[in-house]
Amino acid sequence: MKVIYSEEHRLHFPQGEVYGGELVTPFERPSRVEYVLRRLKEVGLTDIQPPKRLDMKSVRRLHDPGFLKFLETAWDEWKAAGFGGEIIGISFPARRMQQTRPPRDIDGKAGYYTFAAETAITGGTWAAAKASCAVAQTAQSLIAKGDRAAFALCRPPGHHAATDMYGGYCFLNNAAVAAQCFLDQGAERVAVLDIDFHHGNGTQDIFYDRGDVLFCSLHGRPEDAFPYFLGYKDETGAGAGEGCNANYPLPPGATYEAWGKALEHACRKIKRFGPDALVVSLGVDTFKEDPISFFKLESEDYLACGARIAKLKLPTLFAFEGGYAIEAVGINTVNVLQGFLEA
Ligand code: Q9C
Ligand code: ZN
Repeated sequence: MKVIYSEEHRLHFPQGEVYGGELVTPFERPSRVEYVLRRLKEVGLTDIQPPKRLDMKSVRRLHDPGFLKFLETAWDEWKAAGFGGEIIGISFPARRMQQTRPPRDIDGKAGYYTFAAETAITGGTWAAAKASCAVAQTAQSLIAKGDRAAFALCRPPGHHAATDMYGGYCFLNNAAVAAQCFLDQGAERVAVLDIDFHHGNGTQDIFYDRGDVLFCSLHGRPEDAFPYFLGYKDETGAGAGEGCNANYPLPPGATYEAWGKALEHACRKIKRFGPDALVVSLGVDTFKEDPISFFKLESEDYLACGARIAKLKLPTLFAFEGGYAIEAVGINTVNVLQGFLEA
């Protein structure tokens, strides 16, 4: 399995994340990727290539033009406004407020285009987000050319990024863009399986009314877990997409016993959907030691997870998402790949 990786992820390293009313060093930090790279090398997954140039066409198909413009220009506007820190949205269009009129003011715009305040934008964020998306696109093109699987070592992650909102450490939806690329190149149907601890609200939002993408997500139930306002079981898709969205919200403390059952259910649904390709949003914040999550998966469980995904016998793109128990992130992530390869 080839690995696509860009060093440009380092351009995105905010100093602060709003957490518990404090600014802390972000959980989503560059060293996460170093642990994954180290583990890949340890197990001999050493065919690591840089991405090709980002193709903005598929990005524009899924993301709003005003949102993309915002990401591109936000830092310059922030500096021009005289602010000294990083960009953190703090005023949001909440209930019964105008949700379709982006303000001109940069502070207002930052709130308009995000859904959560923990995620800061810095001078390098846009370049890193684009490189991360290019990583996913390049992995997709390997599979389109016949590889059975590929690993897109994306950073920053993508599954929380919606059509016109960033947040949850995500800016561009790498997995969704990869899925769209398969469709643009002739696939009839694509499935996205999201096994990150958090609900993939962005991916769900992007494909909610479409019948050509099945989205399945296993995650901490919204009553207790970020992103809180999406990810319920009764969100099953709309219009042509009715039945093409499947959420598996799970309670605190869930082990592989419950989690694996949900995975089994999702995999059967994916099989019935009959997709031409599978995109896996691969987060390992389901690990028992993750500092911001509440599932209790063990490192060996990721081998079983990879093996179950392999049984689908689909061309499979793994896109890296979350996972914050940094020392274990490498082992757990690569265990999914190894479980897949050894199945
Ligand atoms: N107390 C990803 O894993 N912070 N994003 C939640 C809840 C945001 C996670 C804090 C977590 C975002 C890609
Ligand atoms: Zn996550």
